[in-house]
Amino acid sequence: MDPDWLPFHPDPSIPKYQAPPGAVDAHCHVFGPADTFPFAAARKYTPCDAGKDALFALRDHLGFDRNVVVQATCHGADNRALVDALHSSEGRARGVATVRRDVGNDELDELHEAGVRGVRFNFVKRLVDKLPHEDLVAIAERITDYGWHIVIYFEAQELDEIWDLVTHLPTRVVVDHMGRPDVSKPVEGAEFQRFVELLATHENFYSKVSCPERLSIEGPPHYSDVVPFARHIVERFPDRVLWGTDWPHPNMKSHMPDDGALVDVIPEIATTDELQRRLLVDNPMRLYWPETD
Ligand code: 0GY
Repeated sequence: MDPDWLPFHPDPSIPKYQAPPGAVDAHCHVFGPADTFPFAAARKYTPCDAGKDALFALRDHLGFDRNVVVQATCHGADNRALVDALHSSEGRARGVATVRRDVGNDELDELHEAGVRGVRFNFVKRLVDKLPHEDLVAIAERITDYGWHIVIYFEAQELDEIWDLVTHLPTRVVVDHMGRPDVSKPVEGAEFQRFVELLATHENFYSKVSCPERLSIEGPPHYSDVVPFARHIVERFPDRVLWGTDWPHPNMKSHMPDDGALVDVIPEIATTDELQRRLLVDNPMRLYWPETD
């Protein structure tokens, strides 16, 4: 593991907030264990091991029912750790994979069978080498037959650069962590409102209102400076928001969050039972466990 790597919290608190039955942690990862599932040669960081058993224990500890495991860049397009976690989950985890444009149909079939329902396009330069846009378009075409969607990760200042590409994708599109706003700027300011416009003008777009720990300048435990951004999105687009822990919190440098405290932020951003049910149950179920499955 990298010398400055912060391992996940060893003893998170039990949240005061009780999630509704069927709640989904719609953004989390598994790392390794490296001796079984080695990290990719081209990775940009080397994390601690954070395997499926620890993830499922956290799910139960936090009072959640299901996980959506998102392929992390340290595993590249080798989805074996993800698939293994899905197979071990007794149907309680679904996945978002990373694939290359030349991925075989056999592999896509296998991923679907395991429970993958999306692919991730990562535009964050510190995490991945840039992929040509035509590769992403080709991947998007390959996965539409499976009914999958595309998860995109970018930072606020990159939105204009990728706007044309992502708004022409033929699937539902889920944006990680609200497009990573700079929370020192106002919610009503031009930068965040550009992201709001993306959602307002494209009904196929969803947003994860996750990662206060990554976006906050104020820090734990309340992450109050992030709350108005997330609440704005939840209230304006209640049927198109998802929430996740982001466990095991890759590349956190300022601090390692207490996952229980992160759960306690939920009622601040989704302030009614109805909003919480949509955020934690209805919306993720529509994307990851559709009735047509
Ligand atoms: C996240 C955020 C990060 C890392 C990854 O796949 C990844 O490596 O997503 C990050 O470093 O910001 O969503 O887990």
